[in-house]
Amino acid sequence: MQQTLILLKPDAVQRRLIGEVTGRFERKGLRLAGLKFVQASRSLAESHYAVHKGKPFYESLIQFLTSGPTVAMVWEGREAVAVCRLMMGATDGAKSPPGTIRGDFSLSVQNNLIHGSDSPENAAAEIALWFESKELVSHTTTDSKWIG
Ligand code: D4T
Repeated sequence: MQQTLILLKPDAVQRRLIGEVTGRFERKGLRLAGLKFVQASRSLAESHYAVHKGKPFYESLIQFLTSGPTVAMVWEGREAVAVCRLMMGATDGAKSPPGTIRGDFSLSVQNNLIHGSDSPENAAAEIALWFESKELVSHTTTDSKWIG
């Protein structure tokens, strides 16, 4: 079963959108495999956004991700990486279609509420960065036979 890392970034927490966003993933049929409330350290934020090091927005991005607590989650299901990216919408909330998380709740590029892994390979690396393997819970749900 494919897994993906989802972060509800500090703006989502401050704006009390944890339940709204988490509910969407639940209702889609994805299954929660890990969940924690984390104050990201600078070192964790730098590792997470290492690919952006050197870009003009990098320092501001690190400041943002460390500015308050983040909800880190692992969701799993069929095509979980692509499904979550579709549900999130485009990076820029202002250009993200209504019905997506960013399209419904964000007008910003940086304050775009949510991170989702962009490939299964990156998902595996990001999950290992945010979670210890013992923090992930393998289980099935009683409705699994009704969900693809
Ligand atoms: P993440 O990685 O957070 O899921 O977002 P995206 O996959 O949608 O977007 P990204 O990797 O291109 O950018 C990562 C992160 O940086 C912020 N950002 C991006 C920013 O503050 N200014 C910018 O110009 C860009 C391109 C937003 C998301």
